[in-house]
Amino acid sequence: MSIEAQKVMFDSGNELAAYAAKQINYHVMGYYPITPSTQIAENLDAMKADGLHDISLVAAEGEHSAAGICYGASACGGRVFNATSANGLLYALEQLPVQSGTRFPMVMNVACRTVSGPLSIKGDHSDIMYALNTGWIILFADTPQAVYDMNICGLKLAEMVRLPVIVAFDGFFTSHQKRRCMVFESDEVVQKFIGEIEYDVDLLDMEHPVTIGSYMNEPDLINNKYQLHQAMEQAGALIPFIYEEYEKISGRNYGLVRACQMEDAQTAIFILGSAYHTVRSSVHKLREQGKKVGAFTANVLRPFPAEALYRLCKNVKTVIVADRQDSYGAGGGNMTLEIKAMLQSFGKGDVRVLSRIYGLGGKDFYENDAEALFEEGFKQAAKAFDYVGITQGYGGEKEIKYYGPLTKTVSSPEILRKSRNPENGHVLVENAKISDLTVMPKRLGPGHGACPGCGIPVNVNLLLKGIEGHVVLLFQTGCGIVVTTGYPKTSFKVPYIHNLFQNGAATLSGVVEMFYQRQKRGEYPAGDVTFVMVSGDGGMDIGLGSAIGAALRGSHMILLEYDNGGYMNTGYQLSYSTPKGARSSTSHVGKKQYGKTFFHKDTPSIMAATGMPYVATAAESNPVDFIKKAAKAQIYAKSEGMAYIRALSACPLNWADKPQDERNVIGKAVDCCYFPLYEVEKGQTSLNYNPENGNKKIPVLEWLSMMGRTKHLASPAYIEVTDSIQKEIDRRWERLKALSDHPLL
Ligand SMILES: Cc1ncc(C[n+]2csc(CCOP(=O)(O)OP(=O)(O)O)c2C)c(N)n1
Ligand code: SF4
Repeated sequence: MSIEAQKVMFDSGNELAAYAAKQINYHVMGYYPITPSTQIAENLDAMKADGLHDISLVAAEGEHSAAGICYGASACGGRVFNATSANGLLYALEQLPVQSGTRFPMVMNVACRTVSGPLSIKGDHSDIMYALNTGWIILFADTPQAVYDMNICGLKLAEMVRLPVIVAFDGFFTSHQKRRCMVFESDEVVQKFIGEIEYDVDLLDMEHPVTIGSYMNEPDLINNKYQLHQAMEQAGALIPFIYEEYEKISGRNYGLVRACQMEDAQTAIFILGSAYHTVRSSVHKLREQGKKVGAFTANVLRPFPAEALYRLCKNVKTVIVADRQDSYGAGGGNMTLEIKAMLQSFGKGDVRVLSRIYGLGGKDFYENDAEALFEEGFKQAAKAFDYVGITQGYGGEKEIKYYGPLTKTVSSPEILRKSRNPENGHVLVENAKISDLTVMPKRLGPGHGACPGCGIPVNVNLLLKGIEGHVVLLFQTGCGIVVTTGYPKTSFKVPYIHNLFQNGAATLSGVVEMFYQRQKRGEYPAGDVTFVMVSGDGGMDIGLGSAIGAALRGSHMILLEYDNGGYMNTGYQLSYSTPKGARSSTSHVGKKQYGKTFFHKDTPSIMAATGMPYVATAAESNPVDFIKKAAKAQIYAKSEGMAYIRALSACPLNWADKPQDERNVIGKAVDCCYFPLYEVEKGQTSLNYNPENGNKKIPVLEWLSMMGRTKHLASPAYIEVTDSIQKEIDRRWERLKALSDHPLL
C-alpha cells in the first residue's frame, strides 16, 4: 500500500463528516436537524441536489424516529449513517442499545452540545456521556481532520466487530471551525479501504428468513451482553491496527490516546476534544519555565483505553482531569471517574486526581485557563473537585422589572360579546373591532429579538387579543422562545414556561392538572386561567404525539401552532409543513432535486380527527376572524377540552421575501387556498372565507412566486411539480368545501 492521492480542503468538522459520508456513499441516512450537527445532513443534501452521491436522506419527524429509520435500514444489509447533538442524542438514546444489542453496525456523528434545560445550543460534553453505557463504540475527534479520518476508520471498525460507532467531536469548536485538511481525491480509495459489506444477517433475504430482536430472558440475555462486551474488547484491540492500515494510505495515524510530553511529566492535565490543543500550548510554555508538565487525551471513549492511558501516567504524581460535563453528585465528570478507576486498577491509586469542571455551555477555555489548572496541581489544591470559570453571571445582576404583573381587570376589557347557539352549542363571538381591542394589553411585550416582519409575535399577540383574563403560556423550542427569553430578560408580562418541543403539550397538561387540583384543595384562589401553548410547525412534527395525547385526554388548553413552514430556528430545514417544491437547507434545488419532494402536512385535519371540540386556521391578513377564533378557543378550552389554532406565520429571513410584504404574502396564501380559513367546531366544518366569492382565488404559483424559497418553481422546468401542487391544493379545497356544505360534517 502507498499513500493515496489527496487534496487540500479548508473545511469544518461537519463538512468533513458529510464529505466522508458522500465518499462512502452510504445507502441510507435517517436524520433530524439539531444544532450544531445539522450541517452534516444539509451538506449531504446540497451534494445530493447536484447528483454527487446516491444516499437516501430520510428527514425523520424526530431523533427517536431517525434512530428507528437507521435501525430498520441497517438490518437490511446496507450502510447507514446519522448525525445528532444534545437533546437529539438523548431523544434517540432509547434506540441506541437496540442497535448495539442486535449488533447492526452504522456510524453516527455527534457534534457535542450542552443538554437542556435551561436551553443552550453551545458546545460541551454533557450529551455524549449519556451514550457511554449504550454499547456503541465512541471515537472522539479533536480536529476536523480527525472527524474525516475517524468517519472512514469508524465504519471499517463497525463492520469488523459488528457494533455501531459514534464519532464525537466538539460542537462549534470542531463542528464549525474551518481548518486546512486533507481528503482522498478518489471516493474509490475510501470505499476500497473500508471493503465490501459482509453481513450474514439481512432482513431482506427471503431465502434465509431471520427473526431479529427476539424476546429474550435468562439464560440467553446475559450471553448476548457478554458477546457485546467481547466485541468491545475486540474493537479495542483492532483500533490500532485499523489506524496503522489507514496510515499507509493517508499518512495519518490516531492511536487510542494522544499525549504531549508525558514521558517525565509529574503534573498532567487530561482533557477531551479541541481543548487538548489549548493545553498543549500551555505545556510548551510551562516546559520553557522548567516545569515538568504534560497533557494527554483519549481518542476513544468506548472501549475506554485504560491500559494505553496508564502507560502514559508512569511518572505522574498529580493529574488534573478537566471535564466539560458533570456527573452530578459523583465528585467529578465521567472522565474523572474513568481516570480514577484506571489509576486504581493499575496500582497507581497514590496519584492525586483533581477534578475540574470547565467550559459548560460553550464557555471558552484559553491557555491561561489551562495554566490556572496546572497551578492548582502545583500547589496541590485542597479541593479534589470544583468548577472553574464560575462568575456572578448576568443573572447575578440586580433584578430589573421590565413589566409589572397584568391584573385580571386590565386584561379583561370585556369588549368581545360571546354567546352560545342554543341549538348546537356553537360559540358566537361579536364586536371584534380591532380599534376597540387596542385597549387589550399585550402579554408579549415589544422587547423581543425576532427578525423584522416575523409572524410569531404578530400571531401570538393576535391570539391573545381574543383571550381575556389571566393567561399562562408555554412555548415549545423554536424561534419563539429564543427571541423572547434571552436570560435574564423576558418579553412576557404573564407567567411563561418553556419545554422541549417534543413534549410541550404534555407539560402544559401537567400545569393544567395541577391548577385544577390545587383549586380543588383550596390551595389556589378560585377563578379562571387560560393555558396557551405555542409551537412552530416543526414542533408539531416531533411533538405531534404529545399534542394528540393532550387533545384525546381533553386537556383544558389552547394550542397555537405558528406555521412558518420550516425549522427556522435551526437555519431553515424542511418540516413536514414546508410547501412541496420549497428550497430549504435540507431540500436544496439543483440539477437532481427541485426542493422539498412531498406535500405540506394537513395538521388541522389530524387534530380534528382527535374529536377535540375546536380546531381552526387563522391568518394575520384576516385579523377579525383570527381574534374571534381565539375567543372561541378560550371558551372551549375552559369548558370542554383542548382547542387548536393553526396560524400561517411569515418568516422573511427564510421565505426570502420582504418584511413589509408579508401581510400581502399571507393574504395570497389564503386566496390561493394553500391556507384556507376554516374551523371545525364540535365536529362540524365551516369555511370562514371563500376567495371564490368576489373572484379573489388565484393560482398557487402566483403565491409561490412571491417568495424566494419557491420562486424557482415559476420556471417551465418545474411544470410537473407545480401542477401536482395545484392539484393537491384543489383536492383539499374541494374536500373542505364539501365538508363545509354538509350539515353533519
Ligand atoms: C430533541 C430536539 N431535536 C432537535 C432540536 C433542534 N431544534 C430546535 S428548534 C428546532 C426547529 C423548530 O421548528 P419550529 O417548531 O417550526 O419553530 P421555528 O424554529 O420555525 O420557530 C429544532 C429542529 C431540539 N432542540 N431538540
Ligand atoms: S428566522 Fe424567521 S421565524 Fe425566526 S425570528 Fe426570524 S423571521 Fe421569525
